[in-house]
Amino acid sequence: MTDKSTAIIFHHYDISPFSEKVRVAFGIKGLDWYAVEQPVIMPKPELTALTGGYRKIPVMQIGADVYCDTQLILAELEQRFPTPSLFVGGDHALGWGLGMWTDRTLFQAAVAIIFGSAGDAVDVAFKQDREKLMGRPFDTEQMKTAVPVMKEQLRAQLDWLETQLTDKRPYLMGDQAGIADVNAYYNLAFIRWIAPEGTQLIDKFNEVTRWESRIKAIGHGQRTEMSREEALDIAKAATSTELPRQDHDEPNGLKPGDRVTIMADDYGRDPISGELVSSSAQRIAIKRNDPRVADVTIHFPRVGFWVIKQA
Ligand SMILES: N[C@@H](CCC(=O)N[C@@H](CS)C(=O)NCC(=O)O)C(=O)O
Repeated sequence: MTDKSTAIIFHHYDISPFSEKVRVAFGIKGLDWYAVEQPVIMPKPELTALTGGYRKIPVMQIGADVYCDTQLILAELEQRFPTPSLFVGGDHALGWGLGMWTDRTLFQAAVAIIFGSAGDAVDVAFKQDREKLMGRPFDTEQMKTAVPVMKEQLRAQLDWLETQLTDKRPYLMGDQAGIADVNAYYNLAFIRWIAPEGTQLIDKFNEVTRWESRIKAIGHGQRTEMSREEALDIAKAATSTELPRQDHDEPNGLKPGDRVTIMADDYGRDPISGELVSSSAQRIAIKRNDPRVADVTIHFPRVGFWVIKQA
């Protein structure tokens, strides 16, 4: 592989479903990337040194630029590597909206079935970690009770996919795989990795099953392992390429230089503070300094994240 200071460095773990969304996007675009293995539970000292406290997985790093959340990671990939596009079959932007379905409603059904059927086998440290992440008890008894209802929810959503594929199109939006496919696929992969009860449900949908095989065959691009320490050294030696940019239509008048705090609006709401570098309707970037990585710029999507100006 070429210059590591401009390469894709992907912080993930293998059984992370959201990471699978991006790994398939790497496959669609035929990209080379470095894989940095992060822990499944806190603490994640190397990750949070880079992100200023954001703990979720995955995170993409290119030099001293750090991209949080799969929505923004896909947007950055599309910008840097436009061909082949993730927007196929007449889709110019609705794939983003579709992510709100797959990452929330569909994901919640998958999670409920997975932990409702495997809950007793989950170790205590994981449960305690996820209680902190979600801000509520990790109640396996309650999850078990929810499984029948959630199976109905999952089946109804699988039926949407099956109906979309009934005309024998290879991918959800037509002849090429795109954002709709990566968004929907990772949830099914997650179920197959862990929950036999959910797998049986998916197997009833013939077109969906064939579509999953096609997505699997796309692969993940070219992956090379990298250590966490090396990734941090690369961030420290690099300089962010993000330029200050003011968004004159910003509803709250935010501008470069403002001190802001950013947090997810759903779970894992750890606040990340820094100095605003650039913002637009879809993205916001802040600058931070950490002794381990020096100056880094951290990028977030606007949808799904709150931005609060510090007094
Ligand atoms: N909205 C986020 C969701 C990411 C997410 O929830 N990731 C899971 C792993 S797949 C996570 O971070 N779980 C807690 C952890 O790994 O510490 C995204 O699209 O990236």
